[in-house]
Amino acid sequence: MERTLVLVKPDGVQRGLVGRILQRFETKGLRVVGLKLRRFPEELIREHYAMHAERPFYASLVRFMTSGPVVAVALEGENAIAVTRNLMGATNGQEAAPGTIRGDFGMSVSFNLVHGSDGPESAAKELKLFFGADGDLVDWTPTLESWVYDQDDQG
Ligand code: DAT
Ligand code: MG
Repeated sequence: MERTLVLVKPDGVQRGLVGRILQRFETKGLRVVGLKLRRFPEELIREHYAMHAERPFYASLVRFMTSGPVVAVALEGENAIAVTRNLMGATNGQEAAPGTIRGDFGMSVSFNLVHGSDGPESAAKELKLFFGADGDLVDWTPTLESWVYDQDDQG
């Protein structure tokens, strides 16, 4: 089992898409183990996107991400990081495949609705940033788990 961080960005919240976006992950079989809506502090957002600090879009990205409420979601599942990224689609909504969140709901590269951690190290760092301080992730096992994962699956 792996955990990853998803953010529903301010455009997703403002457009009333939080429920539909969360539903994509839930119905896929990923388990929500953390959930919070906040207007996150600029310092936290700067740290979250620190790897992009030198990029020309960094300032506007930070402005956008602090412009309104964001929903932070911690998801758990087998290969949760890659599965989540695949459900999100390519960064630019105009290029994202139909059926993905960005492909179905967006037309922009910056207003692209969702963030998802891109690897185990960023997932650990980002989960700590958004949930670590409160220690508020929840360990639980859905009762339908045995119908999501087949214990006889090979590798
Ligand atoms: P992703 O969110 O798909 O992991 P990324 O890590 O390359 O994409 O970039 C982080 C965010 O920065 C992205 O979700 C939207 C914004 N961004 C990326 N490229 C951009 C560009 N060329 N112009 C404006 N914003 C951009
Ligand atoms: Mg990224």
